[in-house]
Formats: sequence, C-alpha cells, structure tokens
Amino acid sequence: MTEKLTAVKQSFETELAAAQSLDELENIRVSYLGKKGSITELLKGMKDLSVEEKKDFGGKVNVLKNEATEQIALKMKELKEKEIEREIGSMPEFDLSVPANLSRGSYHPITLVQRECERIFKSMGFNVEDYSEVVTDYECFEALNIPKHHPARDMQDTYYLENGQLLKSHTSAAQNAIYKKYKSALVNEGKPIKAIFPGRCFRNEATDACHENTFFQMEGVMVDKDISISNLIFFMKTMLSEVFKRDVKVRLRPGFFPFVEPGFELDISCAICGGEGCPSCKHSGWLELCPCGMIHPEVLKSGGIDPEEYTGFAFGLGLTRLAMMKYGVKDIRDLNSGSLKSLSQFTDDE
Ligand code: FA5
Repeated sequence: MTEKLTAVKQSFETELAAAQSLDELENIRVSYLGKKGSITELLKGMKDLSVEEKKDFGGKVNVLKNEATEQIALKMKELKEKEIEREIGSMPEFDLSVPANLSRGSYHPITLVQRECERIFKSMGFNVEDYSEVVTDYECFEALNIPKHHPARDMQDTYYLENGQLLKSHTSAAQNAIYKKYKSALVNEGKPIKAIFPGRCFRNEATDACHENTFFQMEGVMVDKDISISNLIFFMKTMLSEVFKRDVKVRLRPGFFPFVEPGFELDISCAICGGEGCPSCKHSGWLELCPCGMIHPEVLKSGGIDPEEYTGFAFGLGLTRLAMMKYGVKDIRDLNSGSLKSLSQFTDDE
C-alpha cells in the first residue's frame, strides 16, 4: 500500500507541474481527488487493513490529500494570474490622449416634449411625480372603478408578472397613490391637489403607425372645491398652445372611461397630413391625444377624498403621440427604433 501511495504522490506532482491551463488542472483534481480519484481510491482500499495499519496508512493518505488540495489551489492562483497577463498582453494598445471624434448626442424627442410639458405645468403650480412601472391590479384597475371582469379591462391588456403584479397600462395607475399622498394637505391646509406624473406604459396590442406596445403618457390631476370642466379645458388649451407655439385645431367629444364622469376624448388635428387623412391618423384627419374628464366619485373615495366636498379633473396625455405631432414623426415605431440617424435630427432647444 505504501508503494502505491508513493506512486500516486509522484504521478500527481508530475502531472501538476505539467498543467498549463485551468481545464487541465480541473482534470487532475477530478482524477486524484474526485469520487473515483486515485487518492480517494487509496482511502477506500483501507478497509482490508488492520486497525494499526489503518491508523498509520490513513494518516499518510490524509496528509497527501491535504497537500494535493493545497497544491491545486496554489496552481489555480498561478494559472489565473498567467491567464490575466495573457489577456492584457493580447489587448490592442489605446492612446488615451487622442481626442474623441464623436458628435454631440441629443435628447430623445419624447424626453424633449416631456420636459416641455413639465415646464408648462410646473409654471401653473403642478407638482411633477414619478411612479413605478410595475403596479398592482388594485392601482391599475380596481382603485379606478374598474372591477375584475369589467369589459373596460379589454381595452388595456398588459403584461403580468408571476406574482400578480403588472406593467402599468396607463399612468392613471398612479392616481390612487397621489390622492393618498396629498389628501391631508388638501383637507387640513386647503391646498389643492395639482400633480402631473409622466411615465412609460405597456400594452399587449398590435402595433401600427400610431400604436406601440411601449409608449409614454403623462397623467395630470387637479382636485379642490368647485373644480369644473372649465378648469379642465383651460389647462388643456394652455398646455397645447405652449407646446406647439401656434394655434392647433382640437376637438372634444364624449368618451367613456370608468374613472371619469363625464369623460371626453380630446383629439388633435393630424399635424402630419394637416387633417387630410394619412396612416399616422388612421386616415381620419384626427389623432386621439388626451382623454380627460371629471374624476369619478368612487375614484376620489378610493383615494380617501370625500366626493361630496371635493371635485377634480384628470387627463391622460399621450406623450409619444404628442412627440409625433410636434416633430412630424410619421410612424410611432420610429421613436423606439433606436436609429440614431432619425433620432438625432431633433435638438434640445434648452
Ligand atoms: C387612458 O389610458 C386613460 N388612462 C386616459 C385618461 C386619464 C382618461 C385620465 C381620463 C382621465 P387611452 O387608452 O385612450 O386612455 O390612452 C390615452 C392616450 O395614450 C391616447 O389618447 C393615446 O394618445 C395614448 N395611447 C394609448 N394607447 C397607445 C399606444 N398603444 N401607443 C401609443 N400611444 C397610445
């Protein structure tokens, strides 16, 4: 047995010294220390020895096993260091002092219109809020007067996570949290709730020139005593004339959303075809831009606000479509294409 041990030790040391790569080293480890490795086999073979022999031989094999483990670890460190040196040696040389030959980047058109809208609403006393892209079913639907199995859910199919949460299908999903955040200032200090909350929305739907599965909206709400449709129309008009810096033709028509009553669709005359009809506006000459309405009493109640005392309006501006109209982008899909050639033509006018 002792000769066998000496032979195993010698062959281990020879093979280890010859190993040139981490793969080779791993093979050596398995062939000596693995389940069927030579050192492991030496331990297994002790079963036929006397108690005394077992003590003596077992001790020697364990010493060999510990030495082998240690030597493998050292060799691994050495080989890893060599590998890093090899990689560094094969890298091309960089001259960090050469000036970069890059043109200036530009903001994405959606960022530009979002900032513009934020500036306009801030100047009118609105707070800008940020909200999560992953929300609960309660936030996205239930708190907005859209119970489970309500047909209105069909219009906003979205992407669900395994834990039951979902990617928000509209920025209205933040309304409940906003009411809860500001209700005590409203009730105790008489401060109206005035907030906008832009964000990315997701819908599981077919794409075309004016529909994307990922797009941006900007929600706005105002709640106080005696808020009426006139306030809503004033803010919508101000926002559009500031964004376009010229008169734009808009139309207001009735629209159904379970979280507003009454509800409206605010359409904008298509800036791509001048109202003649084209694929960008589905040949109607108008583009749905900003549904809005008076907040439904049930929605105020879910947010902890007494609808007998307070009223408010809400709107859900299609930011991506606004960017299309402002910058004359014919196909909404171009905005998500990542094509620098088309995106870099829009400049930041800040
Ligand atoms: C809503 O999402 C409501 N939450 C809006 C709302 C808020 C109504 C507050 C009343 C009060 P709608 O699904 O129509 O409504 O979407 C609102 C706007 O988002 C549309 O007018 C459009 O401009 C934009 N939009 C909707 N779906 C898409 C899409 N697939 N691609 C690009 N823009 C879209």
